[in-house]
Amino acid sequence: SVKTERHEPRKFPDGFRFGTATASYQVEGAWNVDGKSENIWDRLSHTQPCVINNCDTGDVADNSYYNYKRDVEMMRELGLDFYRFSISWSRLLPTSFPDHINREAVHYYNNLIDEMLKYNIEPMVTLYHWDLPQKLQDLGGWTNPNMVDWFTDYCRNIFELFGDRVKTWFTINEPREVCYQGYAGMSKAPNLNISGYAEYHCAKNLLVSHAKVYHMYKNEFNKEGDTIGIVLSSRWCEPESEKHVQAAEDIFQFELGQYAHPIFSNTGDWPAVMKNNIASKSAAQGFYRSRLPEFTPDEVEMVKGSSDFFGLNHYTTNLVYRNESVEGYHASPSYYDDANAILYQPADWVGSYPGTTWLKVVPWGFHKLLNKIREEYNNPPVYITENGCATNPGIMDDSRVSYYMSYLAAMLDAIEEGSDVQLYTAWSLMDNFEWYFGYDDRFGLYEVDYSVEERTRTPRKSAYFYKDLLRTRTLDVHYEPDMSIPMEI
Ligand code: PNW
Repeated sequence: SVKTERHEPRKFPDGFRFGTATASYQVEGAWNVDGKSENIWDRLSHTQPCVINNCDTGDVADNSYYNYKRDVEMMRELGLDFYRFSISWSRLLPTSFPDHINREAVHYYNNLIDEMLKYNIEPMVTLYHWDLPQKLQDLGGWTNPNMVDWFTDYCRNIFELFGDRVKTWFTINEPREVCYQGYAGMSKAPNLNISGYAEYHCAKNLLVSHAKVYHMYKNEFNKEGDTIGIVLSSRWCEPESEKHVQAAEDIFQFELGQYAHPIFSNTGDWPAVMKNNIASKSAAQGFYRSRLPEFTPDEVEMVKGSSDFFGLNHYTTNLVYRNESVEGYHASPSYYDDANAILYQPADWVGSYPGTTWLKVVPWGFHKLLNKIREEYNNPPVYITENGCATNPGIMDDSRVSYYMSYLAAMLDAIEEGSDVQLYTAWSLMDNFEWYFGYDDRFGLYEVDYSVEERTRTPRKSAYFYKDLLRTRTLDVHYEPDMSIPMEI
């Protein structure tokens, strides 16, 4: 098992960078302002409002479209090296296509970027964090192979408009959540519920879109010191016992490997277990071909190596077991039936706050995941692009402080064993629209008051902790902030 209990102050490596992240739909608001058109989250939250807790929407969210100066002020209070935010496609290109560039949107993102640069905070841009224009969804969304061209055109506009000042780019945030939760499942827009099929076509088109944009950037826009890559999410999958080691490996390949293997392995293409399982199950189910679409040899080559770093979002850990004896536990065909394994979290694992449904605090899982990435994908440079936990509203978020301490300690353990982790991003700068959980789950270092129009932001205990961590570049697990001193720049 893996150690995380170290009590002496621990220094981060020289040059290690810290930031926070948000995403456009989760913070911007101004959903129908200045020419922005409808995206899939506008459509979902307006037409099926109560699939979201309290029937919440992102119509106003944190109103960051108007509050960007306060947002940058908070970044300065914390002493961030960088801030990762995303661009709203339907705001920038209201028709979805480059025939009309929305000048108001350009103005907003220019203001945000320039305000950050004024204070030496590096803007890092996510090109797609889940808010697809509704029009493109009507055309099939990510299951339509034309998305490759449409996404490339959209990104070309962004590179032309902001590429003179932005050096770090993330193409797509968490393809697995986009395809699995949105297309196979019903826990993210567009809520399609077509498992065993839609998620694989979505995955292929996303990977090819990502790679096209990567190569376009490298060939036409790259400046010295720039990096561009993808952001993948992964929970750690721990076998329930020795007997289930292979089941945990299979789940790893289906969840993270589905996206990481085509990009970061030596051979490229889907993981072998995906090709084998889906082909044999498809045949047995009466399909004429595998439900997993193939990459052409050219596509395999184009996707392979198409990321300058391994962007990783990590939150929690699950246990895994193989259960082949219970017929129909997973509907067939479906993704988890194809993977042939079952995931769960033991009831006695501690949640990040009472009542949390998925986010159990398991720092050793982070350590094991980083080790696995180092071994499986030739020790790539890793950017931790999200990590954090939820609490209920309130300023005294001791459980968040201890979550950050324990996960940062686990990350330092992996670094000491050779992992090339170069930066760390706390999710999130402030509370925001937490997808199906609405405004119930609070992930912010700053609390946002949703009862007032100004959406006032107030630093939590964890903000004091993060500020001191960044000032000292040292993890001290005995740190206690003095919150009687106001947050200052
Ligand atoms: C992230 N998991 O997704 C998203 O990128 C954020 O937009 C979101 O607000 C944040 O999580 C908090 O929920 C996740 O595998 C992806 O456990 C994967 C996992 C968790 C969250």
